[in-house]
Amino acid sequence: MARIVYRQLIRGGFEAEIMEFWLNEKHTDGYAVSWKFSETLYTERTDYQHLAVIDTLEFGRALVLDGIVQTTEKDEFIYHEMIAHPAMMTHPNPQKVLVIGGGDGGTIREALRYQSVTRADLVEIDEKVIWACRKYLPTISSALSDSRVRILVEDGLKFVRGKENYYDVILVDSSDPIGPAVGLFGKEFYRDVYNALKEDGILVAQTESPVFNRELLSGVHSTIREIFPITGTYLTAVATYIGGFWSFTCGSKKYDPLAVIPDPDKLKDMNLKYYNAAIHQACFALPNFVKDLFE
Ligand code: AG3
Repeated sequence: MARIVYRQLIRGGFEAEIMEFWLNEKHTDGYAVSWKFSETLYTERTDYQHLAVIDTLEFGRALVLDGIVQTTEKDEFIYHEMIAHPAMMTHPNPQKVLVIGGGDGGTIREALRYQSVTRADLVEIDEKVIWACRKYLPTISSALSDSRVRILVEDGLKFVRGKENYYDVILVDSSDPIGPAVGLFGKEFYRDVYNALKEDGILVAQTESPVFNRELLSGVHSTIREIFPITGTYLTAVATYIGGFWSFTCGSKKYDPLAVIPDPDKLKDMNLKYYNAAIHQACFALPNFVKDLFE
């Protein structure tokens, strides 16, 4: 789906040469978004994907994988708070957390805000993503140095296979369902995640845009509903993702996120910029066009 076009427009003049750099982020055959950027901080074709960190005019530095913006300094907090806190607040005592994907470190940073967490494993297939984010996106990746973090450069699919009854919360922070991430949207994987969770564990997976990836979202929702006794899809709006809305799907073995009122004392110390108790309840309210996907 994605194709990378880094365009360089050169306007010649007698006194100065002005160069403009644009990333053309192509989403479908009929839809692309253009980002003006001032500098390419890093670029490499890794074993898994094309990786770049660019400095954009509107959103600060951005991590770009296979031509798709994954996260930006300016709005990363929305996605990272929303992938982590609904599950972390629903679980009364999350101690062992697993993040699959999420090599930029933003998701694990949010999970580590909970003092109950004693161990946070990050399983990322592409070590170059971790390396580049540590170097160029420190505000997102800094928590990777927390002593509770164990970084495993591995395929998340293989990592969860055979794990049993170990994690309290598993957060799947994958890229789009192309290339290395495809399997992270499949039934076998969610079954393995179910088994890797303790008897009261909770899964949250990022499940893409309900506008552009309708079939995917509806498929994942019904798969998770088959596997977990409690399922809930919730929405947020990420400024730099396509289609306005962004979805996450939760599968829970015991605790119902909707029955939970987040603890104000825990929230107070976290100084979050997006998530709060009202958002926790409200994010599960779905517009009809999204509800219809789950019928
Ligand atoms: N992971 C999900 C990004 C998906 C963006 N896709 C898109 N815009 N088509 C982001 C990683 C952040 N830790």
